[in-house]
Amino acid sequence: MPPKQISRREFLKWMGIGSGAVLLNGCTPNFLTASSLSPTALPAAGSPDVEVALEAIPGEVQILPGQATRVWQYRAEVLRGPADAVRALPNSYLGPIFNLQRGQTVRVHFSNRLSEKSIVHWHGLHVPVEADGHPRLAIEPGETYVYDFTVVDRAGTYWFHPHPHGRTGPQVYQGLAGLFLVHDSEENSLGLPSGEYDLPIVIQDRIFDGDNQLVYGGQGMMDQMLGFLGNRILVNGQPDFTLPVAGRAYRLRLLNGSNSRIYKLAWADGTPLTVIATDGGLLEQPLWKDYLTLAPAQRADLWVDFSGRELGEQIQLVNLPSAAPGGDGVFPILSAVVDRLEDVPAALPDRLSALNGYEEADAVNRRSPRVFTLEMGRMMSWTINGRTFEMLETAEDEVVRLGDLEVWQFTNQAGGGMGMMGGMTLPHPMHIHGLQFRVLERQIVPELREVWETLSGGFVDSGWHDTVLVMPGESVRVLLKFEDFTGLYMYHCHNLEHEDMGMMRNFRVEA
Ligand SMILES: [Cu+2]
Repeated sequence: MPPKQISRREFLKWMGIGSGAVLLNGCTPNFLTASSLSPTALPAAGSPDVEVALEAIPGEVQILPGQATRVWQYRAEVLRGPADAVRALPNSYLGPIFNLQRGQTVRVHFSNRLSEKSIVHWHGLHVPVEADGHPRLAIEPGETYVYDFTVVDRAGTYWFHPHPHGRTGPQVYQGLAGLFLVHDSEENSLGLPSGEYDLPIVIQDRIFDGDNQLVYGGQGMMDQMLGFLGNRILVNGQPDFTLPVAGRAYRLRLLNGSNSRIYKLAWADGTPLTVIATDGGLLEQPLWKDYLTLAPAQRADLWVDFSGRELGEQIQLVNLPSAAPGGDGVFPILSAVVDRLEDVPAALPDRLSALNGYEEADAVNRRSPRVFTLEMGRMMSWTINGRTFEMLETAEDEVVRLGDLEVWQFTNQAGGGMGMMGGMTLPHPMHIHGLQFRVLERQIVPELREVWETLSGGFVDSGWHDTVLVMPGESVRVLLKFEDFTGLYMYHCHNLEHEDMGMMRNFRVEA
């Protein structure tokens, strides 16, 4: 069964959630901060370890039988450094994949060969504001933007995608997304599956028309409210994705690269999923899940052992039904087929990483958190503390101090907002730029616990994250620290249609 597009019935179901709850008008004055913006950083002195030319261009690729599909693509070329610093995602228009070592310095020359503005955001990486891809930095067609940064993050599966205001959804949808893999010595010492046994799995949903062209909803009111939902699953840009595997252990790096679809992933035969990493790299120790909830922009690395399988055996990864929009029904994500047996012992380490959390966490968590309320506002737009995106603005409660450790609480207000759409509540995957955070705790209102429980068993809250799913009626507290860089960063919903509608705000780190 193919995944469902949103039905009117389902739309009304989500609209009805929490209706009758208290109306809340959280509008407060905003303060202009344009004068505090720093100019584009000059390239760092000296030669970087890795220098890459990256361009976004229109292209045509064979996705379905018959007519080729028009897409937008990133293409990269290594100008300096190891040749494998960038590689293509095999047989895919997505990608490329950056392959870097922690500590390396990087320069990327991004050239916009599209017909509209764009800019690249390095999702999950701790980089200076000039390298963060804020929409104010979007460049015109024909222009080039130079990024300079040092890879300071832990080994992990990061990614990159466009971030121009109002056009992120359509640009990602047309094919602009790639992976940014970081490696380090801690990870190397574990002997995890590597090379051809370490595979990216980018999951997206799409709609094709009769001429094999991509159809982006995202324009109609229902699409914007709910987010785009496709009726066809692509993995690494390919439909009906089949992965030939050897009978041995693999590392699968899952990225939910969909605009808005939330997945509830499980092996069809009921084998538990072995999760070894989240957005910000390895967990302290592996954990086992009956199913995994993966919201847009989230990553999870799976350790998969095919060694007990028979030659020719097919193992299917499926999406299970949940209360997420478009989430009713079971549908396949990919099939792994054992096409050769290898006598390689599968050794999964008990202990993966020293996580180095913040020791002060408990004390900080006892203080009042900085609260961000998510709700449908007036004018039928999704808001954060009653506000929508303004390019250069930060409000009083969006200014933080360099070096501070804080608790942020995202509260998904059930039934908040005003006007005819006032009763609508949806899940929001909240993303904070420029850092990784820890998830401290979750609270769900009793009347929405049943909805919550269709996905909550699949949350992986340990480890480091840059995106956290906040369900209707839920409050999630995260611990974050503002280190190294000052300036204007952003936090927003990573449902790309919500983001494009303005469910996005700046926060400013001040010295
Ligand atoms: Cu949202």
